[in-house]
Amino acid sequence: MDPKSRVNSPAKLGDEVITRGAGGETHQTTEGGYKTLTTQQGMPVADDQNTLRQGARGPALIEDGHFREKIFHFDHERIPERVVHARGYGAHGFFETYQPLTDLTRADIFQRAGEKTPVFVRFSTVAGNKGSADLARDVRGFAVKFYTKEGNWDLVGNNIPVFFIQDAIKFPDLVHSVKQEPDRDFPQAQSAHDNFWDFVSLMPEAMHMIMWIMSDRAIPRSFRFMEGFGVHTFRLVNAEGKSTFVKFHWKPKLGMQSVVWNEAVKINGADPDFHRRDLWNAIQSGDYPEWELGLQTFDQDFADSFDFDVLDATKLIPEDILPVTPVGRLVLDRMPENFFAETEQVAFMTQNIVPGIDFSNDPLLQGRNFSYLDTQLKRLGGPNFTHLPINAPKCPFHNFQQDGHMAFHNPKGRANYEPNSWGPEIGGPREAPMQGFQTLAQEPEGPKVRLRAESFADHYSQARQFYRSQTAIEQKHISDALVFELSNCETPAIRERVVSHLLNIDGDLAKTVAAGLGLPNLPKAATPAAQPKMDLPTSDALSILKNGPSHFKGRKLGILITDGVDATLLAALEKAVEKAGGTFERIAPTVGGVKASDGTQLPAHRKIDGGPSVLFDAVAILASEAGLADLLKLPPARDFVADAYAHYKFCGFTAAATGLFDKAGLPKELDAGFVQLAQAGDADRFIQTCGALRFWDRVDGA
Ligand code: HDD
Repeated sequence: MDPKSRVNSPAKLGDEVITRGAGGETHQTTEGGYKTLTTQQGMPVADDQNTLRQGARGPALIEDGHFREKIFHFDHERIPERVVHARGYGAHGFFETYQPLTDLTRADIFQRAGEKTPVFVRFSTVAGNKGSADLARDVRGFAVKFYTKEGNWDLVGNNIPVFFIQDAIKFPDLVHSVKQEPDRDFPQAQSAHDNFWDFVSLMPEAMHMIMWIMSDRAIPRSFRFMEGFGVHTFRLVNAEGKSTFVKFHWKPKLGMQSVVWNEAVKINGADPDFHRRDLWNAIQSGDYPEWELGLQTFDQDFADSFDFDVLDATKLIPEDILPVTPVGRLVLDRMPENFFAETEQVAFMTQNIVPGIDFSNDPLLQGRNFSYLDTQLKRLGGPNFTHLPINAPKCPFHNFQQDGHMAFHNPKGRANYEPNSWGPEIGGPREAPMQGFQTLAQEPEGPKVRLRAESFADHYSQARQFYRSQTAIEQKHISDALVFELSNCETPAIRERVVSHLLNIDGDLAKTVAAGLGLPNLPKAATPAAQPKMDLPTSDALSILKNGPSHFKGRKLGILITDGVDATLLAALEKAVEKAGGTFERIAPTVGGVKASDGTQLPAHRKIDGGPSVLFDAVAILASEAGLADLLKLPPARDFVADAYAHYKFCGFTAAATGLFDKAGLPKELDAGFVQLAQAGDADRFIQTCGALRFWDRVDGA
C-alpha cells in the first residue's frame, strides 16, 4: 500500500471514528477495538480518506467501487419533504385506556381498562419547509398512530379544533396561498403575505379558523403545552352496529401555554429548534409529557338540533354544550433512535381506521381519505412503505399483496391468491366476516351534485364566539396579530377585504384593526352567505388564559449569575425549581461559569449571548455587587432583563441586579412581577409566584 494513502487513516483519528456498515459486525475489530468499516456489500475498507487515482496528483479511477457506492448513496439520501407539515418532530409512547367503552365502540383499544397500546406521535408546523423555525405563527399538527391489536389507527389532528375550508377540493389552493409565493419563493413559514390573505379574504368560511391562528394557539410555548383535536366528527360503532358520533380531544396534563409574538420572533433567531429541543430534553430527562384523550359523543338527535352542521369542519361543538369525557391517557416516553427512519418516514393516513371507528360524511374528511395514500407513495417511493418498521402494524398481518420495490415482508409458499383450495396451512389468510371491519351501512342522501349544504353557510357566528370568549389580553393579541399580518400585505384592497369580514365578527375588533392599519375609512361589512346566528354564549374552554396552570411543573427558569453569586441562594433556588417539577439553566458571562461566594467554580449552561431570556418561562438575576460590573458591560445582559420585562415574565433578583435594571431602562418602581431574593428562604415563594407563568398586570405599563 502506498504509505501516503494512510496519512489520514481512521486509526489515527482515535475516538472520533464512527464505524457502520451492513457487514461491519462480522469482521474482526482493528486497532482500538473499533468495528471494521465496510462497504454496503460487506467488503472491509482499508482507506476511506482518498479516492483511487492514477498517481498521487492524477485523475480518479472508475474502478473505485467504494467511492462510487459512498457518493451514490449520499446523492440519494433525501426524499421529498411533506407538501404540508414538512417540519415535524416525533416520539414514541403509549396510550392507556381508563375504562372499557364497549357501549360506544367495539374498537379493541377501548375494550379493557388499563390496556396499554403503543403509539407514535408526530407534531409539526404546516406551512414551513423542513428546515424552517419552530415558532412560526401556524397551526401545529398533532398526529397519533395507535398500533392497536386490530391494526393501526391514525388520528391525524391539529392543535386547533376547526379548519380553514369545508371541502377538500380547496386544500391545494389553501396550501398554495400560504406557502412561499411561487415567483419569488418567499416568505417562508409565514402567513403574513398577500397570497394567503387574498385567498382567505375571498373564502369567508376561513374566518373562524383565522381567529384561532391569529390567537396565541398558533404560537405554543411547547408541544407539551398544547391541546390536540381530531377536528372532524367521526363515528364510534359498537358490537351491535350502533353508531355514535364523536369528536376527539387531547388535553395536556401540564396545561396550556403560549409565548407572546415578540418572544416568538426572537426565539426563532435564538433557537429555531426550540420546540423539538424542548420535547427531546423533557423525554430524555424522564419528564414524560402526557395528554388525556377526551371524547364528545352525541347522537343524530343532538346533531339535528345543534346550531351548526356537525359535518362542517369549520365549526366546533362548545364544551359547555357537550362536555369532554376523558377516556385514556397518552404518554410520550421514548425518542426515536433515528430521525429519518421514524419521524421522517412515518406515514399517517386518515383512512387508517380499525373496526369500531368509522368516518362521518364531513367533506373535508372524505377528501383527506383520498389524499394521504398518494402523498406517502410520492414521499416514500413505492407501495411497500407499510413494511417500514415505523409504519408496519405491531399485530399480525396477512394478505396477498406482493412484490414491488423494496418488499421485505414476502409471503412464503405457493398461494398468492384467494379463494384457493390449498387449506389453512399453505392457502393463506381468509376474510373474517364477524371480526373484520364493517362499514356502517348508510342510506345515500340525494342526487349526485357539486353543492355546498346550506347548513354550512354561517361563517361568522363561531368566529365571534371564539373572539368574545377570550380575555382582554388574548383579544389584544388577536388584533395585534391581524395588524401585523395585514401590514405585511402590500395590497391595500386585501387589507380592507379582511376588515370587511371582521366587521361581521366583532365591530370593535374591526375598528381596532382598521386603526392599526391606518385605514382612512372603515369598509362596508362583507355580505354574509347566510344570516349569522351571531350572539352565541361565550365558552371559557376556548381561552388559554382562563385555563392556565398555576404551577411551574415542566417549565424552565433562566438564572443569570456573576462571579460572587451567593452560593446558598443559588442552591436554594435550583432546589426550589426542581421541587416544583421544573428545570433551570445557569447563564453567565462565559460558559466556563463563575466563581461563587464560597469559592466554588460553577459552570454555566449557556453564555449570555446564547441564552436570551426568551428561552425561559421566568428568570432570576443573581448578580453580586462585585459581578454587576461584568454584566453592565454586556448588551445581551441588558436585553435579557429588558425582554423578560417586556414579555411579562416573573423576575427574581438580588439587590445588586437593580443596577442592571437601571441600565436596561426598566422603571424605577418595580411591579409585583419582580420578587427580591435576599436570602435562601425566598426561593420557594418566588417559584410559587412563577406558577402564574406571566405577570399580565404589566401589560398596560409595558
Ligand atoms: Fe392534512 C399531512 C392534519 C386537512 C392532505 N395533515 C398532515 C399532517 C397532519 C395533518 C397533522 C402531518 C402528518 C405527519 O406528521 O406526517 N390535515 C390535517 C388536519 C386537517 C387536514 C387536522 C383538517 C381537519 N390534509 C387536509 C386536507 C388534505 C390534506 C383537506 C387534502 C385533501 N395532509 C395532507 C397530505 C399530507 C398531510 C398532503 C402531507 C404529508 C402527509 O399527508 O403525510 O396528504
